[in-house]
Amino acid sequence: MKRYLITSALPYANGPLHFGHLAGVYLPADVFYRHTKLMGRKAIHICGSDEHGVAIMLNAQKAGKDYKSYVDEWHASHKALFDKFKVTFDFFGQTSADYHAEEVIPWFKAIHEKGLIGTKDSQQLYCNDCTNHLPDRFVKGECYSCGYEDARGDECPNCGIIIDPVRLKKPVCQICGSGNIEEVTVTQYYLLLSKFEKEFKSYLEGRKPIWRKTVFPFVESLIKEGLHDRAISRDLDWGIDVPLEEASGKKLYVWFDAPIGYVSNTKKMLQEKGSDEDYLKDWWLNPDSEIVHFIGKDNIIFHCIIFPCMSMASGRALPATDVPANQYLNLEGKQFSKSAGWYVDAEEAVEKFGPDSLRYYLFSILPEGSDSSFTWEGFQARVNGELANNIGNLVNRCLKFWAKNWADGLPSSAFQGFFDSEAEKKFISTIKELHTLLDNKQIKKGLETLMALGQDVNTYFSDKAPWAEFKTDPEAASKTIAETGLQIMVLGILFEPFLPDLSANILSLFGDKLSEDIKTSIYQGNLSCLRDFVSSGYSLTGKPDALVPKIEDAVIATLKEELVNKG
Ligand code: B3M
Ligand code: ZN
Repeated sequence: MKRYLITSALPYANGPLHFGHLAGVYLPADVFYRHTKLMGRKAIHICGSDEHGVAIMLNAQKAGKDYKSYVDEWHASHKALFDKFKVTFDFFGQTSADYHAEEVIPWFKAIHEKGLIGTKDSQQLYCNDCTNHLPDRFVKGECYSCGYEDARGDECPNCGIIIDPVRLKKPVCQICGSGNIEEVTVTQYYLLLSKFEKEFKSYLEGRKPIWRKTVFPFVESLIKEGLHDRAISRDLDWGIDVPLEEASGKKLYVWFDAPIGYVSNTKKMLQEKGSDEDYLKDWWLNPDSEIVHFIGKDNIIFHCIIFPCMSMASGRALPATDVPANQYLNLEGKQFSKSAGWYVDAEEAVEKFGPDSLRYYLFSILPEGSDSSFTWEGFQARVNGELANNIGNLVNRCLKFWAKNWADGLPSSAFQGFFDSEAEKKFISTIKELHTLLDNKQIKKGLETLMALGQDVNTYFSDKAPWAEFKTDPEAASKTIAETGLQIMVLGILFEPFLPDLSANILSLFGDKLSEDIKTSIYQGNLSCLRDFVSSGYSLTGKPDALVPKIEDAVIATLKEELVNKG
């Protein structure tokens, strides 16, 4: 039987996560994971912090902290944020942990033994004052292409070119601020991807029918001129040692060790759970495994080219089945930027509004096919106009009426009209559609489909007008309420992957009789089990209460103002 190895990009332990990260990676992954589990399939969701690299070193130094305590703090903070947004992982590990390094070493060795890692000399900058090598962001200077003065050693934020640091004009050391910099020749280790082209291309060909239209052609364009060898070592003092005697003092480049984190974290998870499964044989090398990497588009090259090559070359993992990379989410039309103040604190927001409304809005603007934009007004409009109106109100109106007038329950006969009705047929076909969409990781459309179904239930309910029926024909009203109530319960179940809290709140009104088994059965589209469920009548166990609070204009005005003042 197929099993699902779902991964979410390991966030850098180097600063707060914003809505762009959540919408781009973690929320869609969470929906896919919850959906897969509800379908009764075996699945794990693996993530963790990415804790190496120059950007982290620089910021830790700026903060006056040692590297390990710096990354530990961000690790804890990210973990807490994911909890608040109800993003669930089976494991959330750390790449600075020993167990991770233990897994990286055999990857390096296996690839090295195959002759796919070699050394090359290259020119690098060296600071004579603080005696550090200056790779990547350790150096800044004037861009040799556009003249921008604050270009970094890895790329120019102004014109976007990949920078060769030795060509920067007026280079400045980012560790000590000195301009006393010289060019030296250093030997680095390279992943010899140019030797792996044939294998990679035949793998890629097989991905064509599966990968998104925004992903596959992009990857093809990246390799038009062939695969290039890539440096995978650095002269730094934070990272995993290159596991060769002659390489003493050299660390592995962060992007070599980070994706292996998916594998090391799987191993650690199984260990901690006391499972007797083998992380390689049963998961990463299991031909029945669907390996799905949720990432943002800036990580495509690593997940669609480099890591699959590393996996195949090392023989320690199968290459990815699918990489549903998302585009960017902006903030009111401009890129999120903490340093520029163009930024919303995700933690503050989730504390203020709870996970349901934020998740709802973010799913409704998910940047699946193209970039999209978070706006506070859009948030308010969607939550009030759609979630509160269509779902919150419906549940309130129907179930309050039920609790008030039939506190001892509704008889079985009241529910029977639902079975074999048009409404039931519509539910069954929509559930199928929802499964197909979510299986294909089309999360935004999945939610739209579900909301349209909610709209149908609303129309049915309003057309029947049970409050009017009740005055003239209480039995007819009891049927309307029972049938609508049943549909609300099914909606509540279908909402679980998207809005787990709202789903739980709705379902709590239906009491303990609604077992996990019945829930999954209904999720899977088996509505006939409802016949049994209502066979001796049914009573509610509570009254709904402010399921989806409306967002006031004044709150939004304040948030907008705060944003403008910061930015
Ligand atoms: N930390 C990049 C990022 O957060 C990186 C992902 C690693 S996944 C192996 O954008
Ligand atoms: Zn220096």
